[in-house]
Amino acid sequence: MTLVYLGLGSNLEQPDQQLKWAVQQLAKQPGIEIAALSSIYQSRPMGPQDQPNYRNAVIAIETQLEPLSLLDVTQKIELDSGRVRKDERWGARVLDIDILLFGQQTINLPRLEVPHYGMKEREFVLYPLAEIAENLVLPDGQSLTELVTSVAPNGIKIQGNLR
Ligand code: 5RY
Ligand code: CA
Ligand code: CA
Ligand code: CA
Repeated sequence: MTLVYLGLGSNLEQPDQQLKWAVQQLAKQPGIEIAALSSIYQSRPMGPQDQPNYRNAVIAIETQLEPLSLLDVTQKIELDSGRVRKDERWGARVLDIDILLFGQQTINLPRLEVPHYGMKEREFVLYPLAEIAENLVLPDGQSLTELVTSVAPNGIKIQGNLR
């Protein structure tokens, strides 16, 4: 079993409901158990600014799946949510599920980079992650506490919970 952290994000079609739905879909997968849920956070869009504010959360799961099998599962859930690819890079989306950390593994495959390439600079990942994984250390030895104190909150606030 591997402890995996997933980042959840949505800024379309009732974002809170999308995040809760994603947790339900993950919970019912064979080989996946929910281990921890952060609060739901409201955050300002990073990247393109001409889109609604986001809701973000981080969850921990225990899984027997291999990384690419887990990626297949999360991508299927994204598609089932009604997510559609738009022309604009980094535009608004119904549901985004990112594999942030997969145990202490470092993965560099065409389909999957772990730790997630952007997580160290993103308040909407680091703050919810710190809520459920206080003493976490990344595979490169950097502590989550170090990262959280180096990234400005940028207006992020707790908005609700995933239950
Ligand atoms: C930067 C560029 C692109 C950061 C930067 C992206 C989310 C990024 C988001 C999300 C919030 C995106 C990827 N510099 N903003 N922007 N939450 N995803 N708040 O989940 F994240 S697009
Ligand atoms: Ca399950
Ligand atoms: Ca993302
Ligand atoms: Ca993604």
